[in-house]
Amino acid sequence: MTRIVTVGAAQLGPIQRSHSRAQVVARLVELLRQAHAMGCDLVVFPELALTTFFPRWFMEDQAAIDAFFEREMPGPETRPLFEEAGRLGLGFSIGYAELATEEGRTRRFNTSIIVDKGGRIVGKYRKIHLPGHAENEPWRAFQHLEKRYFEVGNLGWPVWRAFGGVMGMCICNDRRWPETWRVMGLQGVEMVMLGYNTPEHNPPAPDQDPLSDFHNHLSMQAGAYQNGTWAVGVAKAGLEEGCMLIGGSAIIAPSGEIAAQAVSRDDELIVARCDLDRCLSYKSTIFNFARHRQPHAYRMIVERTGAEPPP
Ligand code: CDT
Repeated sequence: MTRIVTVGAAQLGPIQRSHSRAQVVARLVELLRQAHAMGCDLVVFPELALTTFFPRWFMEDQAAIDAFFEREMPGPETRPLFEEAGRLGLGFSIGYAELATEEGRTRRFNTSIIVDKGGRIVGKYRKIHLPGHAENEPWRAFQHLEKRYFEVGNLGWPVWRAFGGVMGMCICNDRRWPETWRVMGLQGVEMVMLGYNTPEHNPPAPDQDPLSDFHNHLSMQAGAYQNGTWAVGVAKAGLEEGCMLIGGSAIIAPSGEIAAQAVSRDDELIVARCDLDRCLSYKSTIFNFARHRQPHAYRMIVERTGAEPPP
């Protein structure tokens, strides 16, 4: 039995603040239809795919902030997406701002889910590496207030058996951290789905701006190769509320090679036929973890957070 998952990476162009959920969902549905025509099993949408990337603004009015969050999934505005995917027999993964009531209080997370071909949510992940800052920093051309609007995810990096393989998720900044990939690699992950909103300009480190696309692919290709997994990285791209977001959505093989890559900064579907058994060559040889890993030498990774150079 072959284990082919035909996956579509559904890059989105910009979503402006004035765009309604209904307008955005109509764009997602159009991408689903294209994916169906291309024979996809599964479609991956970006991080926070239902609204503009609101952490670029400092806001104090909680009602205005909560307008960017989903209280239920699917809710009235997102149900058409689930219905169309179900009708087409497509699974999907999508990121959104989640407002949950847990432990007797309101909690907010930067979340993504996996939905199977039957419209059931089979996996949920809450972003762990929240970049940026928590306080107003008006000197920036735009802000990155994820640390203000979201809690650190509390679900770890689980993986799920779905689509005939072992599936995992991470979100945007997570892709830059090898720990993210290795935790899923240690659970045998075969496909990591991830969405991102990455500004081309990073106000605290403008020297890195010309390398934004390089660092995006470097991180995802390394994560895929070093764990022998497919990776599907999907951008929200283009000029959004005056802030340019990189594109470069890519489907990456367990070899680390890019199998498909977006060429625009607009809504664009790219597709690859992913043979999950191609993971085995890497997982059973150079990255045979059981044979080659030396966890006793890695203790510092979990015991220390910040770097401590010698005196
Ligand atoms: N959305 C997200 O996580 N973006 C970050 C921007 C980093 S600069 C603060 C990223 O890692 O792409």
